[in-house]
Amino acid sequence: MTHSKELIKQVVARFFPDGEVVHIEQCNGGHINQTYFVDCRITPSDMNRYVVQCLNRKVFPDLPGLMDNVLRVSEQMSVYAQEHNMNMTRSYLHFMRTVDGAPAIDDKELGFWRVYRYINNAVGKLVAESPLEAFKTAEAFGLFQGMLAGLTGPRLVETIPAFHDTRKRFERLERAASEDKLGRFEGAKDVYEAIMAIKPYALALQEAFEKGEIPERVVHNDAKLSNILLDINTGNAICVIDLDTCMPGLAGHDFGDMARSMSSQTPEDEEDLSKIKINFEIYESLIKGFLKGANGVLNTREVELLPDGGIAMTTEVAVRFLTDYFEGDVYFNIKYEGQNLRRSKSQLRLAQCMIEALPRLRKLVNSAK
Ligand code: GN1
Ligand code: MG
Repeated sequence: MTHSKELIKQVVARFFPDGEVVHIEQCNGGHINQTYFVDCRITPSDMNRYVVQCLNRKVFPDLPGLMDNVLRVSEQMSVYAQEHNMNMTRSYLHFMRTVDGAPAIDDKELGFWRVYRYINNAVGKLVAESPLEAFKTAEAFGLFQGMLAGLTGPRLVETIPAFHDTRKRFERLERAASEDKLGRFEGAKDVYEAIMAIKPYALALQEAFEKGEIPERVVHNDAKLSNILLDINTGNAICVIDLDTCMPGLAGHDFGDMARSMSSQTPEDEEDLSKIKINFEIYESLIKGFLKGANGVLNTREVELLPDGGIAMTTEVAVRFLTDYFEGDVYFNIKYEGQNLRRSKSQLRLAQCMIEALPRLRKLVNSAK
């Protein structure tokens, strides 16, 4: 466990002073924050499971701003859920307050921690099993976009400035490659060159935004399959999670991350590149599900550019993994040496598959419109 049980108990006590922590386990998902599942007895007859998270200060410079976004978005989801007779305990995250009424602990020694209720009988998956699963997930992310179109008040805080500025991501990769602090460049030169070769395709979405063809929206920005909870009994998508990067962005970023995480049924760090292939039935379901969920919110150009979103997000993450590999694995959590390089290679391969398949993907979009 990254944090000691004692420390986690101290954190929980700030939220539930009378609670008794009965069980703690670490959640292995997520590349950035540290997450624990904690069973806590609040009263003798009331035992609940909570998700207790330590947020990464290095990655998120403005954590109070981040929590403001998360609470505003969750509030908007709760209003929508109520208006549409959705399940009020399972369709959005319920954040707990500390004894002082704060949404998180912000402590120099303990760190920045928040707690929300665990949703029972739900699962986040790493690989899409079927076109139907892809459809339901995409519909939920499309709906999320529709829900947030009604968000009022000031622009959300940019929790990570220039998060999906693909051009800047390339610039940082070039810098990391030329600095080559750890002498890793020679061993990854072929990957670097192949990534640089597809840059024009990866920039198409951003260029359309710069030309004013597509609008800024409030989007999730990390719309991968594992960030949707699916009901273990029905397989239905029940709740969008991980709202930390929910901020202004492009619809194509969300569709793109779904295409990245679902169109090939392989893990993000697949070693055998020959296994990485686009499942066109799944891809088609993603388009149909996303358009159904978004329910007319997207303009014609945003719809046309959905496949470009897939290429942008897949290439961008390949760029980010390789940058982190050159910089010494300081951003993404890794489970083994070389994981960031392997992730980068597999995401690059997937982006290349999408580029090869672009005419066919455009046809799928045209016939789904
Ligand atoms: C990170 O921590 P996690 O797994 O939710 C990253 C995303 C990447 C993703 C790749 C804040 O998300 O941008 O697409 O890994 N989040 C941040 O799996 O950088
Ligand atoms: Mg995330």
